Amino acid sequence: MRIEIVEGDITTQEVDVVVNAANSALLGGGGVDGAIHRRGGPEILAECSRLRATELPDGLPVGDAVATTAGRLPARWVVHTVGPVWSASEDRSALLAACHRNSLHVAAGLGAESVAFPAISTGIYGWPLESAAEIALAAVSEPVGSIRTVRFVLFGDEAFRVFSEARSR
Ligand code: AR6
Repeated sequence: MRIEIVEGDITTQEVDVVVNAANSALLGGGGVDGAIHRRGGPEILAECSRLRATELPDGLPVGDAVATTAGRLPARWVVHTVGPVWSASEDRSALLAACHRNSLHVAAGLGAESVAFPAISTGIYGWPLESAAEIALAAVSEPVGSIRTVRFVLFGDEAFRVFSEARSR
């Protein structure tokens, strides 16, 4: 798999799948989640609501991933995943890695070839960027099905620098 690291807004990416750093309720929020729903339009929320009414009555567990339409985004699908909230006293790295791997598996199940990730958990959920970059890059190092390209889309030059440095280590 080719790993790309770019600075930008994930909602403008022309890829098969955009990964959303959602919350368990799947009904929208701030940060990248808010941006995806705003730009993607109400079709995404409508599908999330249907999922909550059917197969996910208790919401999406942390570390899991589920797909919906991408609505009006240039992507074909949004894969929603729920990152762990950062904890200084408990190691939740396996859950952050699982978000990435499960998102890739859901994307591959759709036949996707390109997937864009934000820096999951590094905003409202407080995960330190250096650690998140290391975990995210390690989690996408193994090939998964049809996926050929994984693009990390970092918001701001600090996140871009940290991910770029983590990759060169
Ligand atoms: N494109 C790319 N990255 C972005 C964008 C964007 N348009 N907007 C923000 N980021 P966050 P979390 C970056 O807070 O920490 C929501 O309310 C941002 O700078 O979006 O996983 C959900 O509903 C940061 O580096 O996600 C959950 O409740 C990264 O995306 C909660 O926030 C992730 O920040 C999830 O928190």
